[in-house]
Amino acid sequence: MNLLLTGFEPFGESKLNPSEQVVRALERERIAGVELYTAILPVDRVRGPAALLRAVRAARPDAVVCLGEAARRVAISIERVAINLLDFRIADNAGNKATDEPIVPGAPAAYFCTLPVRAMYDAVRAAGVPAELSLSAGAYLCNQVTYVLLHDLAQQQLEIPAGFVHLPALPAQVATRDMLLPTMSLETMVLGVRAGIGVIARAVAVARAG
Ligand code: PCA
Repeated sequence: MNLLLTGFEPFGESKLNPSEQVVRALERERIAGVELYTAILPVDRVRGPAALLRAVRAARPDAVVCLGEAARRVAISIERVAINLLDFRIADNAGNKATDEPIVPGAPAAYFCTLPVRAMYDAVRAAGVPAELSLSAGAYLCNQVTYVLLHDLAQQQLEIPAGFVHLPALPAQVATRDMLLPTMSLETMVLGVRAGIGVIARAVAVARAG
């Protein structure tokens, strides 16, 4: 099956984004039964969602997993929902701001992620990696690309599993800052995301067989 895995470029004060690092690491591996397509999205409210939709058109994926950083999270956070709201705490990398705006005016308030989130949560933890199910991807770029993706798939009536996973900060990001935040090593993140992808691949295979 074709799986599109995306990360984000660095943003804010950081020169690294764990999601980009995890995508790069998994690109170098073979995951059984998975043809991996990847993209690194700009942290830009115009170009970010457009880059994701272009990658979806190019990969014709059977599943889409978007990754991003949520620096204060203590575990791999599997998002359950994306909301129709832009409310940026900091400007994006192009200097754009947003306060209390809808992503798509008149569209549904929210979409549920369609990944097998509970099975992914169990598999990540079984791989020895701390995980949580999360009810909010925030109101910044990560939530925006997830909403735009789920809205686009709904419009096209394309029923493929799609959703978002937030990652904590990397130790190297926190080591250079004055503020201490929880961290997770790249190796541990890769282990967790690989386990999550394995579950999605099995779910897609079962759906096809059935
Ligand atoms: N995290 C941000 C956007 C890019 C990223 O990696 C977010 O949580 O919205």
